[in-house]
Amino acid sequence: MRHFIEIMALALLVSCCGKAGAPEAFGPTPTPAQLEWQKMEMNMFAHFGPNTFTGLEWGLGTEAEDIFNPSDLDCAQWASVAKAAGFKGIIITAKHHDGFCLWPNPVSTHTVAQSPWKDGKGDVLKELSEACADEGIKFGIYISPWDRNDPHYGTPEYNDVFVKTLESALGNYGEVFEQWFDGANGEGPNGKKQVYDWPLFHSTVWEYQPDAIMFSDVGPGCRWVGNENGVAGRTNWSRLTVNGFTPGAGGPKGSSLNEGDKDGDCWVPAETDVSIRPGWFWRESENDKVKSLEKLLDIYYTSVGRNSLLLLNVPPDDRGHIDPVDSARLIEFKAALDRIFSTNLADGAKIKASNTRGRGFNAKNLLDGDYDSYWATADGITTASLTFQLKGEKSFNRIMLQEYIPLGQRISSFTVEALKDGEWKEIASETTIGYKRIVRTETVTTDAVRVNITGSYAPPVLNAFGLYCD
Ligand code: FUL
Repeated sequence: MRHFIEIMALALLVSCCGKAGAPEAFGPTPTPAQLEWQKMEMNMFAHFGPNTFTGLEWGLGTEAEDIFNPSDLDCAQWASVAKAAGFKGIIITAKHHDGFCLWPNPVSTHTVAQSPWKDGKGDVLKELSEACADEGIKFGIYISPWDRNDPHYGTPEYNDVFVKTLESALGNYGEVFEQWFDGANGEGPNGKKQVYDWPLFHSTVWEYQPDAIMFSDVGPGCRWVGNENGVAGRTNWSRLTVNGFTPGAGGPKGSSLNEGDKDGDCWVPAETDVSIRPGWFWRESENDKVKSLEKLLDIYYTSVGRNSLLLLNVPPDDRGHIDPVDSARLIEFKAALDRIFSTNLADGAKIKASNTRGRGFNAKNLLDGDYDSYWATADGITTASLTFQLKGEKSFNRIMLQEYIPLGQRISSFTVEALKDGEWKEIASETTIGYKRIVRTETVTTDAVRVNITGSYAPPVLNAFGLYCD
């Protein structure tokens, strides 16, 4: 008995002073596939098809198949440009609204097989999926449910044709990391609109690609950010209320798409799709309108820097190459990001937290580069401060914070202060953080920085902090 009491006393001692348990998850959380997707941060969109040859943005669906004839398709070049620019995957418009399929889709007569390209034996999805695999980047597929060519469009049969289309695109080219469903829903060749069978489309995607992230206005994998300008909300929750909404015209209101819903019941993070050119498709006349480096950096901060993934469209030209104007800009973009983010000026700082959950959740985890180690407060503590005593005086103008989203998104407001002449001066006051938040400030020179979590739905959980200078 005495032995038993001693063991119980020892157990009690260990539970009081030992490692505290991890915080409970708050609200909906990402699936493992959504978490991996979020960590990709930047992907490339490739709009390519008949419009590349006609100069239209929305093909009519009546274009002759022989219009599609790239003189030198080089998907290896797309993949190597994407990789060099820091993109982790490429999403190709396998079928845009004009209905033309970039692969020999057996349920369509409007495909590469009917075109003169490679005598009808070519397959862009095959070439691109292989090129992505060779470069070690991921392959994704955009398919427009709206189809201006298919004679079944506007009748219930079209849903079956569309399922077969999905099956052939998703079942033959290896792993597909994202299935992009365009929300545009216009009229088909018979002047009718289609009533889409979304549950059937979703179950088809899951059957063939269980880990694919499905994009639409309501997910289920990720959501449209509500504009095509590259701007996610300054407040941006990865939660969304999806009940009662459908992709496209039946989608949630613009502010929900842009900012998420703080009380949303599903994890549907934002994806920001924007083109490097004025249009989605390549046009020679727009070669001098490729976005500037400054604009691309701006977009980076308003997408990746606001808890969103960036899907940057870089449309290949009519030879089937990424235009040198675009690739040169992308390389400048990557070099600028590397220059800005290669040195974390907070490295080596001594951190004092106003509250720490216990062993294993120390604030030093914020600087260890390990995604899965984090600082957290004790249960019931939802406001806290972290003071970073920097290794000497530093000048910075970018502040980066990351919440550990496997436990949900919690923080609703925070401020950052810098110590100036012995006084704390506020340099930023913001709302959400999420997977990643980068705040741009004036250049600040100081040897101490304080982060104040002023609002959180549950004990805050942060896994990374950085100070950078551009
Ligand atoms: C929109 C489409 O209508 C555009 O053509 C483009 O594909 C863009 C990404 O999505 O809904």
